Amino acid sequence: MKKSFSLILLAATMITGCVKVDIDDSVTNNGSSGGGTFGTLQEQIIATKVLTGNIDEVVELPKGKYTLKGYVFVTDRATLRFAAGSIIVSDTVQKGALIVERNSRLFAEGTETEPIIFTSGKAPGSRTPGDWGGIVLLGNAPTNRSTTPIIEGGINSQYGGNIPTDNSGVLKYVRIEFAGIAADPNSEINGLTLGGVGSGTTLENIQVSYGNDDAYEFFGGTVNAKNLIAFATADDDYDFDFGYTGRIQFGITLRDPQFVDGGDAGNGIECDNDGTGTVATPRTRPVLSNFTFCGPNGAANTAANHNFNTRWRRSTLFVLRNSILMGYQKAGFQFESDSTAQGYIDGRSSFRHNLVHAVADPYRVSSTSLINAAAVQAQAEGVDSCRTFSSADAIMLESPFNLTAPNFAPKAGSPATAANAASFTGLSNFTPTTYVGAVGSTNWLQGWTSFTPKTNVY
Ligand SMILES: [Ca+2]
Ligand SMILES: [Ca+2]
Ligand SMILES: [Ca+2]
Ligand SMILES: [Ca+2]
Repeated sequence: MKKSFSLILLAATMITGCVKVDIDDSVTNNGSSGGGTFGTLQEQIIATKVLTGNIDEVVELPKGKYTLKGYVFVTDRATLRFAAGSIIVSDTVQKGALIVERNSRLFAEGTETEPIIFTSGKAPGSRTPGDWGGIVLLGNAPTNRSTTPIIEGGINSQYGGNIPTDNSGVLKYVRIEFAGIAADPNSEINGLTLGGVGSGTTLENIQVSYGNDDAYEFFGGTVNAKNLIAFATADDDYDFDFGYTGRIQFGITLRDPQFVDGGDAGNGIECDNDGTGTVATPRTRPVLSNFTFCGPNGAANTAANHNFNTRWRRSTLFVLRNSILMGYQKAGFQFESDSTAQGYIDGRSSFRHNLVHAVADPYRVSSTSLINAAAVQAQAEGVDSCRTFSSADAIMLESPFNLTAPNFAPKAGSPATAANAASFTGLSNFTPTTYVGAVGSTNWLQGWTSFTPKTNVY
């Protein structure tokens, strides 16, 4: 009886076409009435242009300008999708952050001409690092913690698991600017935080600028990435910890000499197995190729906390190939601790086919007596096809230290394009290049990046 009545009612409403009725007689409130309430979260956000609280259902937003108000959690297996060309600003009072919890996904797929920009809600000229939190992706891929960890930054969400191929969504042609709010004392949020993020996730063409902590921090996980830029980072450009084992190809750093973390040393790469240097497994072992690192290069008024280009420490393993290290203040290739040194001596870690310059020490070793800096330099130059330079100019890139319009391409005759400068022997799942560094003859930064986020009009 009930069903046939419903079918009659449904047939009647199809004729009049004004009330939506489903098969079990319930009337769906589609937002056209109901005293100001909205039918779905998606409709509510499209109407108000504000994201706040929990996103716990599918929300797909058309191109537009939206405001993040406070900590926003994508949770309960929900997905949140932004369209190309969207701009997401933080509320200036209730500072925003976007946290994508395990089993939920973020889709932010911009294009070369229409990137998706996450930035400060303040006016041009008044934006500062830490105007908002940042983007935090949390997944189910392994970490080396024995109990399920909680992500830092006052967020209190768990991450990690046993699914290496886990998928947290897509970030493509995305800029993240002025992130890094200090949630608790000494616990800032990174521009892009990746906790246990799996290899099913896509991270391509991302620029993090003026972050008040690290630009990118990876806590465990297996996610791969390509075409990443860290511009004017306060702390570390790339920070790896807790068993990260992914691959990254094409990475750039450009540091602002006058801006650095006041409380912690800012390194190009800071890489630990864990905070106390245990050999918990999986061991942290990023596999990196085609990076161009540009430090302050001894510019006038360089702030004191600009530190090492690569700081491998606390029992980490690593692979860094086909890269340009230049202009970091205190050291280039630097490592510390016995177990970090042992991994390098054993060949589980490698540093090959790199061009190396630093303002102070191109090679530096501390907290171990297993090997010294002179032996590391001899290994790098004599066995591992690295070259060492006494000035960054000698590496001959176009204008790598220009803070508003840098060009990382090699000049004609640069050692970055010398015969056999690059080698991909033994590296799998990388795109072979004939050059070392992040940029060859095609400038992949064109169109979607910006080095003037302080004054851009959004
Ligand atoms: Ca951090
Ligand atoms: Ca850090
Ligand atoms: Ca760290
Ligand atoms: Ca640091």
